[in-house]
Amino acid sequence: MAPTRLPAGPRITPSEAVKRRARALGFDLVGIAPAERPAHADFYIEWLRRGYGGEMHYMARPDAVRRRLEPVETLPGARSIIVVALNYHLPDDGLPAGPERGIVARYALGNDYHRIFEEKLGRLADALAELVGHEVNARAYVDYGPVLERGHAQRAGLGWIGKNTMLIHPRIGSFLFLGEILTDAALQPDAPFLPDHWGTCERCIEACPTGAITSARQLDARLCISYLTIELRGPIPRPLRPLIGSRIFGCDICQDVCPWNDAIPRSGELGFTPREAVIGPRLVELMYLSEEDFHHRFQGTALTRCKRRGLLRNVAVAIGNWADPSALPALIRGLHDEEPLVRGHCAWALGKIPSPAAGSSLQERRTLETDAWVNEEIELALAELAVTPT
Ligand code: B12
Ligand code: SF4
Repeated sequence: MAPTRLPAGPRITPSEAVKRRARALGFDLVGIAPAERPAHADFYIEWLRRGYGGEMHYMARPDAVRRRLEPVETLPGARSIIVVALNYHLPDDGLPAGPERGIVARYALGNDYHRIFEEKLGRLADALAELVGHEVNARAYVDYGPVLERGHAQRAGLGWIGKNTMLIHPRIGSFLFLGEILTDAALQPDAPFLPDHWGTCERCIEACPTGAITSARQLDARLCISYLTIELRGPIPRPLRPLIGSRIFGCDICQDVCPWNDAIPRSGELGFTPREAVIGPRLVELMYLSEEDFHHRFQGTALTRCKRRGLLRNVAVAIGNWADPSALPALIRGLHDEEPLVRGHCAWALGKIPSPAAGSSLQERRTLETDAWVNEEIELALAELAVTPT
């Protein structure tokens, strides 16, 4: 009997093949945008012009601006941008909390997402030639690349931009990481995500403790707790310190209050499982971390970005806001830290805990201190203690 010939199945397009592979790799969302100047590029120029980027000078360098505006400047001949998103939301009920503990933003609780993303994106990029059927040039980026990620994600149909400036997907919400592959392969672009789910809700604008969301989709990074605790290298401006509460790395407030995040699925990525060392760390304990302890404890997490001195600066601010006398020994230790940044913020925090021990330790340090800025912090703290009855 002659063999029966099975009807050929419908051939999938290269774009569909790429999307299927992205989903198989575990990405929650994938879409394709044309490698064109983002529609809201002028918004970015205006953001820079207003100085909203603060000290993130890498975003304002002429070559970096050119590459963000024109993807072909990064990859000559670029025709498509494959945009992927990974949900990192894990319910945080039951995690240790309390005023004596620091709050770390959800995105940083597990393994460093850059590494997780790079591994998955690398595998997608390596498979690209096979998926589209010819040789291709491709470059993968996540976060620090010269790519306006949210603009391209909206163009690729992944979601809309909320008033808190987050890319929001109607089912998955905004606790998403984005990543891209720029390629010269001609893939079929998706429709941009529409409509723009705006409405009258302004919960994020109202909830932001520092007023960083100056109006819908306008975020002054210089005021954002995420910038202040992660990106800023120097001292945190004094008027902003009391507004930070116990946030020691990043901030989720404008996402936590967003109604689109009310009933979202949990992340399927095991690498985002919160690490013991990062969830609700005791503030006092962190103040005793040596450089070596810091690396041992936080290696492989996003917290290494702000380095030990940045984290201890944030911890000092959180202790000052907690203002509990039980933290005095830790602050006094920090007042003698090798890093002026840590000493100055510990001085500030001591000024928030009226007590003889705070006053005498500040006075003692004053006799030894050689750094002008730390001395200024000590004087201000002593003045604050003088007017605060013990
Ligand atoms: C610099 C930066 C920051 C800065 C400034 C943030 C900001 N809102 O600009 C600081 C340090 C404050 C920050 C904080 C956070 N960040 Co950040 N950050 C970046 C980075 C590196 C660049 C962003 C940028 O270019 N900002 C400048 C402004 C002008 O650009 P934009 O926000 O992308 O805005 C675009 C659109 O909004 C668009 N636009 C404006 N109006 C309109 C209107 C319409 C209709 C449309 C379609 C578009 C549009 O114009 C812009 C240009 O395309 C990106 C990675 C990247 N390469 O893009 C991550 C990124 C934006 N951050 C991310 C995250 C997770 C965070 C935090 C949640 C971390 C935390 N928990 O602490 C917070 C959230 C704070 C907040 N509400 O934005 C994710 C966001 C994912 C998402 N769902 O949107 C990104 C994409 C990193 C990643 N790869 O996943 N971040
Ligand atoms: S992350 Fe926090 S500080 Fe930054 S805009 Fe959102 S609520 Fe404000």
